[in-house]
Amino acid sequence: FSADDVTVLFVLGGPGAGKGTQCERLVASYGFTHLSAGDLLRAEQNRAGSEYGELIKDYIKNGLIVPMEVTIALLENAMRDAMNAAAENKDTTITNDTSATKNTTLKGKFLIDGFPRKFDQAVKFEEAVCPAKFVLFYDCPEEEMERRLLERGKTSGREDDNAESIRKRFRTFIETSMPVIDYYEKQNRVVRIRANVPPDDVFRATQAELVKRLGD
Ligand code: UP5
Ligand code: MG
Repeated sequence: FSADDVTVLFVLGGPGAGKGTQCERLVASYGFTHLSAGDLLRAEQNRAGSEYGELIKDYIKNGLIVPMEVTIALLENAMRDAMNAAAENKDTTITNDTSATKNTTLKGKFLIDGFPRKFDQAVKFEEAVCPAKFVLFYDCPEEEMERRLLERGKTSGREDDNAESIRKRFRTFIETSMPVIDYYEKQNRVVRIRANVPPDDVFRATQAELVKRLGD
């Protein structure tokens, strides 16, 4: 993808920081396409005939990072699908060209949630797929993230929302994923948002930053 056709924002933060919650709101208000790497991996895990099902299940339960070839292929396919859908939409709604143009532009804005989680993934994705415009980093203390995940675990059915998996996810985040944030921070590409306040407040802070950076 060329940076002229698509705008990519990485949405990062620890497990339970609220990445998915904020992305949903950004989709509703700004027409981003939301791609959660974790959701794509869980879908692939459950896809009949997937050769990676067992591997993904094992990695996620242990809070480990799935080999990037798998994740990048899933992200790239999902981006391609969204772009194709947008192009089709443009052809079929040609009678109403303003909304068609608008739609097409909107589909080119992606929130990549929960990726990259490792330095080499960041480099590879930006080289092979598309550079990110900047990184939204939801910064939340571990105690709060733990409280949220244990609460969600009562009903989520996620195999990694249990005390043991959560501990492993936190460890991977600190050891492997924080260096990615530091790397982008050094390039002045990180927008840090305090995430241990109610979702509405986090969203307001996010909107303020987007206005500054994207001008809408
Ligand atoms: N909640 C949200 N915001 C709140 C707020 N401001 N105040 C109070 N409560 C708030 O939120 C979590 C919970 O908190 C929800 O109940 C929500 O209502 C509440 P959510 O928005 O879901 O947070 P999020 O940051 O998205 O948490 P998630 O659990 O999805 O984060 P993870 O990063 O752990 O999960 P992800 O799905 O990204 O990855 C899972 C696993 O997949 C990884 O551990 C890894 O094994 C694998 N993976 C890879 O290998 N590679 C990848 O590239 C990506 C994932
Ligand atoms: Mg999530």
